Amino acid sequence: MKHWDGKYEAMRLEEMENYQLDSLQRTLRWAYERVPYYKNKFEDAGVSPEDLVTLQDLAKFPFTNKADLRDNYPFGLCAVPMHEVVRIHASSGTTGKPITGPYTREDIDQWAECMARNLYAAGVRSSDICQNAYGMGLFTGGLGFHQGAENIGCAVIPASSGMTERQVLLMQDFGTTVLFCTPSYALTIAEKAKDMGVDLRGLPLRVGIFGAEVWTAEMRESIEERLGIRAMEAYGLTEMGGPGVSFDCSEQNGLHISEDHFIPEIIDPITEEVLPLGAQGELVFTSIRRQAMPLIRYRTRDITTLRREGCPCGRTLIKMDKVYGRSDDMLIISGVNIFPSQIESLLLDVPEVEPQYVIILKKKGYLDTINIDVESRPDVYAAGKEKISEIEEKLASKIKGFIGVSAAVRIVPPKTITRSEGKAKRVLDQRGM
Ligand code: DLL
Repeated sequence: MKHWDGKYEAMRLEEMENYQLDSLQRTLRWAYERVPYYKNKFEDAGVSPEDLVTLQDLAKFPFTNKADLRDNYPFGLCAVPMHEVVRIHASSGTTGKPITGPYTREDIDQWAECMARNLYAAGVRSSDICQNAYGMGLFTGGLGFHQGAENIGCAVIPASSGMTERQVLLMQDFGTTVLFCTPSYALTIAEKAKDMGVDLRGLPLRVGIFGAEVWTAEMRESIEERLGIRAMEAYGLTEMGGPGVSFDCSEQNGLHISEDHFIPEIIDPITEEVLPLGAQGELVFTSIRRQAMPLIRYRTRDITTLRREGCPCGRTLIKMDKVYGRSDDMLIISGVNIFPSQIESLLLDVPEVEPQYVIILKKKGYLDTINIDVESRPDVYAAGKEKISEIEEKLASKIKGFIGVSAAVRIVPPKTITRSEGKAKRVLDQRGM
């Protein structure tokens, strides 16, 4: 079997578009008839579900954004009565109320199928032993991966995140072959294993499936090297049901979107205009299969590019690039727009430092300044002050050269930056302090 779902994953474009059109029309009617918010919103915009005749007509419909979800918290956008809801997830969010994610039984089944596609594309098979170190709970990562792996028939270890020493012991004792967690937690596990004198590269572990936070290609390489595995990717968000929205294949060149479930668009985040394939902008999704909380043109705030191209893996599903950053995380320093991922790429390119860093924003008078703390390798740190200053200067000039801003880079002692067990917090904004 080449793909988990031979029908949809390798559908001809024309067939896929017909399928999408039909499902989209159904979803628009479903939302309009069942959710007063959508009825009002469509009416305000002067559109009704009948106005969607071609897929391009989607552009006539209004966007949904995070504020709409917050204003309708917790279940204002729910399109089914509570007795049809079988589960509710939520994302913590950094500020304010969480985003809720209700599911019908069918939503859960569809989600598990999308996750099975994701895992299968990463090379997971029924003989695998999967250690699931995503947080198990309200967060969609834990149960999403769990169900996907069970659908394939794997042996799943619902380890959840944290208790890192135990993660290493489980890997040794149970013979884990596949790890699920955030990229930053994979680093934490690798470091703990090293401290325990365990060589992960010598264990049966062979694949990891990482997501839930922005991570660069350089970070992927670093993880592959430290754990002795292939690092594959999962992308998704609570608003679309969780992980399983897009995933990479053995090519590791862009993430295939399950576009029979989620129609993607890229827009200019300022003008809201739809951009052509290949242009970078904000990713927008319309879910076309979800029942409990379908979202129309949901603005994810994630910045990426869409590409439609033949893939040697045989999947015809449209691809998105690795997420470059979130529009909320974009830093504007001395008029220059910077994404933390640009800084990560540069730092990880320098062999003397560890992939552990934090970007601290401060205010000096009216000016915003950027400070970067990065850990050096223990041997480098032991080499003394002169060596440390040399690396600090090298990094600062690299950042100035490639990004165009002056950053104060500080090499900090090994193991002084807080380790992540889930989504890493890599930007500290102290400008208001
Ligand atoms: O993070 C769902 C998930 C769980 C995805 C496990 C992958 C693996 P939320 O907590 O709602 O849901 O956060 C969604 O996380 O809008 C992106 O900004 C970011 N994100 C998720 N996956 C990736 C990824 C889950 N592969 C938000 N690369 C999204 C970059 C990602 N960012």
